[in-house]
Amino acid sequence: MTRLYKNIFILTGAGISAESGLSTFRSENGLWNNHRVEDVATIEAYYRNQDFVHQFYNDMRPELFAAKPNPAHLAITKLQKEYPADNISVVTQNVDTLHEKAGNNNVYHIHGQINQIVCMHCGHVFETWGDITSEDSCPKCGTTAMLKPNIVFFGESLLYMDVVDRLLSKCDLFISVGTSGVIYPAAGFVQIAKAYGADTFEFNMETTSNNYLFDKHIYGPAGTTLPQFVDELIKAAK
Ligand code: BV8
Repeated sequence: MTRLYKNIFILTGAGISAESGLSTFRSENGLWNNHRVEDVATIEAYYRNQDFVHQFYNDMRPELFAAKPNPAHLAITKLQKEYPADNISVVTQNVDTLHEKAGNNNVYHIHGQINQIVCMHCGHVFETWGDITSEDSCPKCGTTAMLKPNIVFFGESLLYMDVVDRLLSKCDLFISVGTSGVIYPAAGFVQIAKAYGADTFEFNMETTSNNYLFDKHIYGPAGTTLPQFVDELIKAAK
């Protein structure tokens, strides 16, 4: 790691929040195992039974509100503070706010955020950690039964893709932390970064669906492996 990196792209998934006590999606007791994904994370499900989908996310909010960042999130804050790059950005698939709680900057939630609600009528986005039901109305346009968690469902386009495209085209270091590499287009970002000449590192507990696309794999809990990696990067830059 003697190369001095100027633009670092950090992609995170549910695994970076696992040591904060939050469920991942595809482990044996993951979120999807307890609910058919078709029942909760699709726009069809939302239109079919709005309050069932609201309840799934209402139930999730208190745990995510109380969750605390772990050493993996804090290592990113240290990297952003101490490493002499031009830009270090976090592109997260997670809907929790642990990156922000840890003090990370330049965080982009491409699959949305649990504490944001969007009005499907006027597009207004507002924040709440409370419950939402089909009886609630938009604080801006007043329309009822058109509020949806500002979370990207399957079949919906991702948020911030203009930013992601720009960051990928400039990055010289691509780090993936705690994602199974199953969900697209996020699982394809590493391939784009590689095409632009970036070094690619994958942090996970096990091999993943797209692990062949990474130059290096660092196995183990991210709360241990990422702080070690960040310290090595900072030391090599001195
Ligand atoms: C879109 C919202 C088009 C809900 C989510 C066929 C082929 C390719 C693609 C497709 C296809 N058919 C359909 C598609 C597209 C589809 C897709 O990818 N489907 C999959 C099933 C094949 N994608 C979409 O629909 C996307 N939209 O393509 O739109 C379009 C374009 C233009 C215009 C209109 C439409 C939308 C994708 C977003 C869907 N929403 N979530 C919610 O979050 O509640 S996806 C869901 O998966 C979450 O967001 C989650 O973040 C994401 C990825 O999961 P991971 O974060 O990776 O979590 P997972 O549990 O899987 O893995 C955790 C990892 O951590 C594991 O590897 C584990 O080993 C590791 N780990 C655990 N502990 C630790 C650890 N690592 C380190 N340390 C630890 N301690």
